[in-house]
Amino acid sequence: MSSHPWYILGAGSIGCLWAANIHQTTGNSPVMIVRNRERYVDRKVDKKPVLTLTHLDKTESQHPVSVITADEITTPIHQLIVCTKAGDTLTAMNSIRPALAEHCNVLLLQNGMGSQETVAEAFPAQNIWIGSTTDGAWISKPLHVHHAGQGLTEIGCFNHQPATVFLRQFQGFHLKMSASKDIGNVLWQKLAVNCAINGLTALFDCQNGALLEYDKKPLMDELINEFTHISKAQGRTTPESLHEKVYKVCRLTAANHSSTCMDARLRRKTELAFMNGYLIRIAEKEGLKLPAHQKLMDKLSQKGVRW
Ligand code: KPL
Repeated sequence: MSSHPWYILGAGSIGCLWAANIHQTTGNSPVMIVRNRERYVDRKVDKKPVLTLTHLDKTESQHPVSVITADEITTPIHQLIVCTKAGDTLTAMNSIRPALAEHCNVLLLQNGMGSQETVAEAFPAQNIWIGSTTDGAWISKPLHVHHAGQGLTEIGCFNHQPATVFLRQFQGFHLKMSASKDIGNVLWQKLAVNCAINGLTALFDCQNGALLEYDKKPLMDELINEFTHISKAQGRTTPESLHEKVYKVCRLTAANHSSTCMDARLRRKTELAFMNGYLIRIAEKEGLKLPAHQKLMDKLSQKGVRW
C-alpha cells in the first residue's frame, strides 16, 4: 500500500465501512472529509474520533480516524475514495479540488448512473476508477457502521489506469473486491435492479419483499419491461431473466428497506435522479417514452419525495 494516507469523502455507511476496513488492513487511520465536523467530533474531548464497525458476525472493532472539513485539508490528497450520494458528488469533489494532487487516485463509489461520468469529465487529470458495490451497511449513529450483508465491490477503469493497479493496493482487504473489464455493464445491471425496486419501495414506504405482493408486483413488472426495452434500444445486454433476477433480490433482501425508501422516510434527497430519472433521460435521447417510469416519478413527486 502506498505511504500516502487514504482520504474518504463522505461519512455515510459505505464511507465508514471502507474507513474501518482500511484501518484494519493497513493499521493507518484514514482521513474522513465531512461537511459538518461537529456531527462527528466532540470538541470538548480532545482525542481522535473512533469509528466502530459491527461485523457480519456481530463482533465489534474500533478504528481511530481523522475527521475534517474540506477547508481544513493541509496536505495534497493522493488517494481518495468518494462515498458521497450521487447528487452531492460533483459539489463535494469541487470543494476539495485545490487539495487534490496531480494524478490523484480516485475511486468513485456512487449508486446509480450519470454522476460518475460528470465527475470524471470535470477531473480529467486524475486517475479515476469506478466501483459498484453490493455490500450492505447501515449507520446506527455517526461513526458507528454495521456491515449487514457480505457483497462484492467490482472496480473498473474509467480513464487512465486498469483496475488491477487499484486493487493491488488492497491486498488483504476484508471486503470482497474484483476487477471488472466492463464496469459500465456492471453499473447497468445494478441500475436495472434499482429502477425496479427503489422508487416503488419509497412510494409504498415498504420493505423490498413487499414488492412481490399481488398489488405491487404488476407495477414492478412494468418497470422491468421498460428497462428491457431501453436496454435493447441501447444495444446493451440485460440478463434473459431480468424479472427473475429482480424477484430474487426482493426475496434475498425482503426485510430490508431500500436506500431510497429510507431517504424518503427521513425526508432526505434521494438518488432517484441517477436511477429512474437517468433512465428517462437516456430514453428521451433515443426518442422513446417510459410511461411506467414517468408515472412512478410523478407519483413520488406528488408524495413530496425529492431527488
Ligand atoms: O441497492 C439497493 C438499495 O437499497 O439501494 C437494493 C438492491 C434495492 C437493496 O436494498
